[in-house]
Amino acid sequence: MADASGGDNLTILKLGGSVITDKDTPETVDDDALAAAVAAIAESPAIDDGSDEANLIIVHGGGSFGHVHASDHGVSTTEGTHDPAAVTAIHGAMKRLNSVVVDRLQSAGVAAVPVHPLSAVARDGEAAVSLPTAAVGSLRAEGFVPVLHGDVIAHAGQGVTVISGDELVTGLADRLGAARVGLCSTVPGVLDGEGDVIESITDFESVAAALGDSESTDVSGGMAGKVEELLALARPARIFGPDAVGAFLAGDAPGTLIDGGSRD
Ligand code: IP8
Repeated sequence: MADASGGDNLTILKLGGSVITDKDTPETVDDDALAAAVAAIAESPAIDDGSDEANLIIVHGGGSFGHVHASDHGVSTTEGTHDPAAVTAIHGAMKRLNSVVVDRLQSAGVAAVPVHPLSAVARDGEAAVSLPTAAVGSLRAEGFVPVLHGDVIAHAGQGVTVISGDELVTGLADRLGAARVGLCSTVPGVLDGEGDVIESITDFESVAAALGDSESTDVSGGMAGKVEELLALARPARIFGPDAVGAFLAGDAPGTLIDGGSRD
């Protein structure tokens, strides 16, 4: 079964940090997993659809790069810091991971370019995110595939806090009107208490008990955080496993559908 498309052909794909890094060994890329994801992206119709505009935006998470440094400095999506050394440690690690992802995509023929949220995104005193989209939109229009990443961003009254890749995905999807939104996780979807993939989730309460804590260092809330974030999105999204990146980009509907039902 294929997902229905919106007016725009834009797909936003998040590669989970736990997928593309060895999340338990600091600053270590999972080469095989990243290579598989890059190959699936490079071969997908989202890359080669005949249009001059790029119809794909990629966001990746922190894995053993950002989360380890964020945790060392006590920084999360809600706990901030004013320590500039913490900012450069966390942001620097994310830039190193981003440059590996961008390099591998370019080597596979994808017109990937880096976009670093610290330079443009901020939270106000109520933690609402301001996410300008001019650069990302113009890069797409010029045929580039923007590759963003979870990061630290200015947060009024708190210094900097972490912005997760999931928040960037939903922020971009809302503002740019993405037709399809997919989060590639280490598991084949959101799992119920028996370990089976839940087909669809429309409210948080019905799955809260099944969503445990992340086993590795994760300052952004693990699977529960992802589900909550996607339920608030004004369009349906999917969470699926690493083997399903190609299927998702080809228009299939793998994993778990998250649809909170809120619409523009
Ligand atoms: O892995 C977090 O992004 P996520 C990024 O998408 C940092 O939650 C800096 C920890």
